[in-house]
Amino acid sequence: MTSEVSKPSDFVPALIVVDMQEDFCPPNGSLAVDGGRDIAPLINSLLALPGFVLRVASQDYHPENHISFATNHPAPNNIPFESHIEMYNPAPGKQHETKLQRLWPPHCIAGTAGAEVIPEIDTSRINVYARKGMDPRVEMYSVFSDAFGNLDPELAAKSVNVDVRKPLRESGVTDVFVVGIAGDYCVKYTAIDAARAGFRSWVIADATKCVDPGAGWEQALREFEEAGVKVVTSDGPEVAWLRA
Ligand code: VGL
Ligand code: ZN
Repeated sequence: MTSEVSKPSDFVPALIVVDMQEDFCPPNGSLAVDGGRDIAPLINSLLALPGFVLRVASQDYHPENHISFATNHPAPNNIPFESHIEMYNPAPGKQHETKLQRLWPPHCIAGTAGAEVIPEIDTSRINVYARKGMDPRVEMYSVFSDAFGNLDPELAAKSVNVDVRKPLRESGVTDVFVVGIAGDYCVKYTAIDAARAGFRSWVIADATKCVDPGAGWEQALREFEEAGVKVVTSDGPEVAWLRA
């Protein structure tokens, strides 16, 4: 059975292009995601759609001493992709809160070539750049908040250079479409937080690539369902709403 989706009567869409950066792309990225560079043409065609009122690009942008880098932790529990460490909430009064943090190879270090948006992306279309993950004490996958969901502006300002809610609201955005890298990390958490922030949230599945395309994407699909994030494809009716 197919269910006909119809365009919402209030439909003011924005596109968030997540972390299309050198370090996440083959052949040279330190945290290269298979096929990462291959989705650039599709993302460019999405960026060119006339329907979007705002086009945002996020950049993972870490200091050298970032907590997620395996190299910043002692052996033996410092194996990139495998080890997990305990991470503490940096918010004053909440330091007892902890989360398990997966360790990564150093990547997207502020000011380095690895942190650059890949040249295949048509950045002339981007209205807002958001650099995130700048607080060394905490992971920030979502462009909207760190791993603990901290929203206090003073603390958030240490992690990210722009509160993306602000330009989205100023443009009257109702719907956020999310694409980029990685489907099971920064795309996932950005799309879920967009839904939590009150936007209809859509992930365009063929315009994302995952660190763990099997289990990671399966898990993401479950979390999308729970958060009310809808997963669509670029040839579907929802993306067609953006063509007019
Ligand atoms: C990301 C792992 C570490 C992402 C960022 O962009 O999905 N993944 N930092
Ligand atoms: Zn990162």
